[in-house]
This record gives sequence, C-alpha cells and structure tokens, in this order.
Amino acid sequence: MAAFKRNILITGGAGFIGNHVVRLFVNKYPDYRIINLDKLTYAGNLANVSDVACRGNYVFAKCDICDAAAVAELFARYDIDGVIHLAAESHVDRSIHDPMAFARTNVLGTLTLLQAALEHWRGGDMSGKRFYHISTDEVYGALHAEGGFFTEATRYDPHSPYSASKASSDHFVRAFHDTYGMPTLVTNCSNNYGPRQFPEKLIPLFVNNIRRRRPLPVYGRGLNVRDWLYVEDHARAIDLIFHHGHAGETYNIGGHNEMRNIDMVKALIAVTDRLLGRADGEDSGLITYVTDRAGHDLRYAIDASKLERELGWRPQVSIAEGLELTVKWYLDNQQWLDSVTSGEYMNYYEKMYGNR
Ligand code: NAD
Ligand code: TDX
Repeated sequence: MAAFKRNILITGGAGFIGNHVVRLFVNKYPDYRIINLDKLTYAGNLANVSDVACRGNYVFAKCDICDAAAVAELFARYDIDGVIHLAAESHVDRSIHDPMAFARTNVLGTLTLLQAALEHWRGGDMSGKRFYHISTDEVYGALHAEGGFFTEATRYDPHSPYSASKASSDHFVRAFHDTYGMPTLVTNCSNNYGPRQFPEKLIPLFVNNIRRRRPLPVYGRGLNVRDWLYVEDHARAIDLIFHHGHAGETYNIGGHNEMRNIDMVKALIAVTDRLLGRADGEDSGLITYVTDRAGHDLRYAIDASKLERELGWRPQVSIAEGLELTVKWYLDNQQWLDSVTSGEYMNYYEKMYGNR
C-alpha cells in the first residue's frame, strides 16, 4: 500500500457540500489519502463523486457515524490523522417532522466520531491532528430584518430541531478541545448553493419546478432573508481552515449575499426562463404563497471578517455568476435531477460496489 502524507477522513462526502470538498482534496492533494465515510441516507448520492471514484488516493466507506465499532475500525485501518466532518441530517423541514433522527446523527454521531478520534490519537502527540467540524449560522438564531450580523461571539440561540442539534454538536466539539486538548476547528457557514444539492432545498427544488412548470411554494410572504455562498467558495474556505486555522478556534464563513426569499425566487425564474429560451418572467405565475415554516428564522447574515483578516479568505464567485452556474448545471444535468427525484440514484452503491 502506497504511503500517504496524510490520511483524511471526510464524512458526508456523498452529500451536497461534501462532494465538493472530496473533489477538491482528491485533486489538489494526490499525496493525501481521502477516506469518504458516508451512510448514504436519502441525501447521499455516489453519483456526486463518480468522477473521483477510481482515483488511487480515494476510498469510499459506507458507514454510519453512530456505529462506534465501524468508525473505530476505520480510524485504525487508515491511521486517520485529520477529520473533516460534514455528515449530518441537514434539512430544517425534516427536523420539524422527525427531530430524533437529527439528535441521533448530528449529536450522537458527532460524539461517536470525537470519541473514536480521541481513542486513536490519545497517548501520542496530538498537535498535528485536526478534527474539523462543519456547522451552520443557524445556531445563532435569527436577526432582525435590518442591521446586524452574526459574529463568532454571537450567543447561541437555536430555534429549529436542526439548529438545536447542530448547536449541541458544536458544544461537544469545543468540549473535546477544552477537556482533552484535541485540536479542533469549528466553522459556522451561511446557506450554500450550487451543483448537486438535494432538490428539497430552495434553489434546486425551485429550478426543478420551474423546469417542469410546477408550483413554487414560497413560505409565508417570502420576506425571510438568507445569506448565500457558492458551494465551491465554501470548499475553498474549508481547505484553507483545515490547513491554516488555529486549533480551538471558530470561524464564520459567508458571502455577504443577503437576499429575501421572494427576490431569490424571482431571480431563479429570470435565469431559468432565459436559459430555457422562455419569455422573460413567463413562469412568475408559478409562485404560490403557502403556510409558513414553523419557527421560521427571519434573517441570517454572517460577518466573515475574522476569516478574511486572519487567513486571507475571500469568496471568488459573485451571486450573479453563481446563480448562472447553478441553474445551468441543473438544466444541463436533468438526468441527475430525474434520478434523484425518482429515487433511482439509490441503486448506485450496489452498481458500483456490489452487495457488501
Ligand atoms: P446533505 O444533506 O446534502 O449531505 C449530508 C450527507 O451526510 C449525506 O451524504 C448523507 O448520506 C450523510 N449522512 C447523513 N447521516 C449520516 C450518518 N448517520 N452517518 C454517515 N453519513 C451520514 O448536507 P449538506 O448540505 O452537504 O451539509 C453538510 C454539512 O454542512 C452539514 O453538517 C450541515 O449542517 C452543514 N452546513 C450546510 C449548509 C448548507 O447550506 N447546505 C450550510 C452550513 C452548514
Ligand atoms: O419550499 C420552500 N419554500 C421556501 O420558502 C423551501 C424548501 C424553503 N423555503 C424558504 C425557507 C428558507 O427561508 O427558503 C429559505 C431557504 O430554505 P432551505 O433551502 O430549506 O434552507 P435553510 O432552511 O435556510 O437551511 C439551509 O442553510 C443552512 C440548509 O438546509 C442548512 O443545512 C444550513 O445549515
């Protein structure tokens, strides 16, 4: 077996953000072995990483982060020295219907990973190790309609079962730094968008519905504000922070792209109609105001100045460029959308790896 400079465990690598992180690391660091651990829930899709599946520095492990024995076995087998932890239940609406699944994966799963890392690393020099936990701005709660940003010092105030579970996992990660001296990193990022996002989330759901001329269910009056970041800018931030972030620190990541949902929906209609050769605004009539999400946070906005100041990070993709790239990707990859919405993508694992 070739010796690798580092053995990095990326969890949730078959999901939306994870596949971009896996691709970036496999391509940029041929001397690292990248172990993609994913349970392949409804949100995990191996087609998302099919372009790197045959690479010599890539390994896929189908595994539940709550399975302590299986996780420990992976740490031992690959002598893991860095973790980038993205695996999670990630959809707020699902958390309202099934909060227990969120506590299980996001809280207990994260704790299981932390314990496996500690068992594998303790007794040796931990200073070169890294446990990097990817979290969300939703742990900070909601801002007023105008003014104010979340900083790293903002008090946690989660409102949904999803954000409560992420807040809990963030606290466990910091506790492992403070209690056991584990070199941890936590980042809290704003809403991501881009290719290969599961079409339950606003942007891919709406592009798919515009394409198929289905209603666009806008919650409440569409006045909630989200701060959008192109997913590849997030992946680049993760790479930078994994390598240069200071152990024990937290960094906020965001693109300074605040938009009211209704403005985002209008922008999506404009771009999608143009790319499909339809008349401008032809699909505006699809907008349908529906009952608001329970506990719907009004506004998120990230102050990412610590990351910019200390590590020199800047997003590279503007919202106009990013929306163009994103809508174009979904329209050019309608087969991906169709296989995800039909459920056919779930057979991919057996096709790739057989029944093991
Ligand atoms: P996603 O739902 O698209 O992907 C999650 C992945 O985790 C899937 O591949 C799924 O199969 C896997 N997974 C779920 N439960 C698992 C388990 N028990 N064991 C192993 N694997 C499991 O999520 P995403 O949008 O890519 O988010 C990734 C991470 O980034 C999450 O931790 C999320 O909280 C965080 N985050 C997301 C956003 C966003 O806008 N999407 C913003 C900030 C932070
Ligand atoms: O059908 C919809 N109609 C609608 O109005 C959907 C799916 C969403 N919305 C609204 C709710 C939000 O205000 O659009 C906004 C964005 O919704 P989502 O795409 O569900 O994202 P959000 O709830 O903001 O959370 C996302 O960003 C932060 C991710 O799902 C989280 O994992 C991440 O932590």
